[in-house]
Amino acid sequence: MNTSTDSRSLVGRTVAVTGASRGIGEAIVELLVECGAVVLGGARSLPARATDRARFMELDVCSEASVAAFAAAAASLGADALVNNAGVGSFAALEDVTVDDFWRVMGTNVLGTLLTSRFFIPHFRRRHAAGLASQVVNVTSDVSGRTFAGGGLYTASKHAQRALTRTLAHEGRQYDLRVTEIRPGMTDTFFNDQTPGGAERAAHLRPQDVAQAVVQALSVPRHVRVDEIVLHPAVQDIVF
Ligand code: NJP
Repeated sequence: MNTSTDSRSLVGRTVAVTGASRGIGEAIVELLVECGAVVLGGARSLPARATDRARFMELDVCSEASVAAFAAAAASLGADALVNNAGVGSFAALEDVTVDDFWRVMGTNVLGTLLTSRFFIPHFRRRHAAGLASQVVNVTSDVSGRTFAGGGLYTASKHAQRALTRTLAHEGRQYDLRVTEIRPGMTDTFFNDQTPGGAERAAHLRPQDVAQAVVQALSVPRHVRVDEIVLHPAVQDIVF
């Protein structure tokens, strides 16, 4: 794949990525490695394995014990960045939203982001004490700032994830942490039990497009903070 990222070297960087088993997370891992970074990827369906510059481990972002183990592994690798990408969707009119759906979506998208933040912050604080900066990139959604019929639960979770992202940006300034929110529109992945590659999704973003935005956020010099990147397929309605 020609990623045109030669000027965005991430050599010397170590990045932890959640939701790394498929879709956007898998593309993020591939591009980070291509740009020279060492990567630790986690997801529920990822058995432990390692390649040259990528290590994978099982991770459930809804479980404190699992996130603690992931954060410990990332710290032992000297991670300087965390990409919170794990997420799930569920779409139904409000009258049809079940309590199970509520906990699955809120648990993954909101509690998951809270837990990873919580367990990585001590590591970021230690890095700061050693004079080192850190970064967090949260893959939320373009709907972290809007709503639509049938998207109440998902958009609520993404609004909440945006609030956590922004709170971390405020708090992280004390320990030299820069936080970026990546807000993709429709992307051709396995999201919401879809199968990628269908003709009806040909105009959607590719997972690699979102990965490029992550690399962009991680590549800026230390004096630059990228607060937010919004990207849409060109065919998607303009909503501003
Ligand atoms: O979805 P998919 P995407 N603990 O289903 C993992 C956002 N987004 O790549 O655990 C740990 O292909 C799951 O792995 P596994 C979206 O909200 C997307 O599109 O093994 N990991 C898999 O690796 C999400 O935040 C679109 O099942 C967990 C990954 O998450 C992000 O993009 C539009 C987990 C999901 O891969 C990536 O989603 C938009 C857990 N508990 C925002 N639960 C879009 N695709 O259109 C799930 O606006 N995962």
